[in-house]
Amino acid sequence: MNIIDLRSDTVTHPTPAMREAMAAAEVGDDVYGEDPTINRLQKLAAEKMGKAAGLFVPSGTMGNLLAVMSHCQRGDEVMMGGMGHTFLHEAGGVSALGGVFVHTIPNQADGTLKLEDIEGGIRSDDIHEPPSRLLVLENTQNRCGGIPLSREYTDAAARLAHKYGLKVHIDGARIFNAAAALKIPAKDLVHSADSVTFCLSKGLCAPVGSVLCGDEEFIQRARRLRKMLGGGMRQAGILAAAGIIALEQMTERLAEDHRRARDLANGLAKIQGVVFEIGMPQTNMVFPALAKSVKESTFEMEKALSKEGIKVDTVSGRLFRLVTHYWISDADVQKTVQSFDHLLSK
Ligand code: TLP
Repeated sequence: MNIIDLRSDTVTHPTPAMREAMAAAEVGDDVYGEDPTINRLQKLAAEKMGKAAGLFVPSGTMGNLLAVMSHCQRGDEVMMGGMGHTFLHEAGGVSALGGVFVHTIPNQADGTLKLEDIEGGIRSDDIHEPPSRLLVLENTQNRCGGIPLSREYTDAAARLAHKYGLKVHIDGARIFNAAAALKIPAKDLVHSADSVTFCLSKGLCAPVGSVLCGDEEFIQRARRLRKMLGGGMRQAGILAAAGIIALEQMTERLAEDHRRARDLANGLAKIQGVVFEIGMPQTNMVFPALAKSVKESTFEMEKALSKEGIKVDTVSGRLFRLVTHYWISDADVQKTVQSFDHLLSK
């Protein structure tokens, strides 16, 4: 059976061009800084982000952790959205490993953090309080619907943070999706931030890896911390080779995934029992909810759908997340809509 895996874009397999590049990759020991393919990827990534330097890391989670640990000392405070991935889904690493205190700000329906809330949350010099050191924004904002944050918003938030001496990090796991949706270069969405992590292994299809970008001094600190965390890799040029293909060949086509996400949402919206409480998709994430009239939970439907070869993500008993990506075709979108229709009209 052909499996339609909509749980995430993290499930993407490498493309044939990636496998070829991986097999042919020139490699060296990256802890000595001698892997030519990793060096090429880091240079290319930094250029794409408009930053001075890049560091290849095994995951988005490690990229964000290194950013927080490189910007902050133990006892400092980082501000981030309460719906942010770094708060919700990174195992509390910034506190457990970095000793950094997390201050959450509510995400608005459009994914942003209100500037007043950020300003109101910044600590004073009072010795009872942890020093506010860093603001983390997420683009696209996953749990708010995969919404892209505009350049104008990011610039305004960064201006505010910088005015109070805070650094700004962007969790840009899907920054190229944001760039495709807003039709502007990714570097314009991160130019006012001090650092950014973006992922090669989500919609861009590389099997492993993310790149953390920032200025030279920041990346040097992150490189040392990466070693401390056990993330110093050796002949990982095999992986970086796929990352280069991701950057060179896969960013331009993301608009296609967004179009399929819209088609999927439009198809599902016509089905009685499906509602879109958190809005229609703007990128590759679709968040259909079950109306109150529906007796089944998403968990029951997830089981029934998997029998038909369709894998979905359940956020709660009423809310699904479906993510389109390179390996999801128009026919897969149609079959998914039909299966939802069939199950809900029983
Ligand atoms: N997100 C995954 C899950 O962890 C939820 C997904 O399926 O969406 N930042 C953002 C915004 C992310 O969505 C993710 C992964 C990460 C960071 C972490 O990346 P990895 O999985 O490479 O550590």
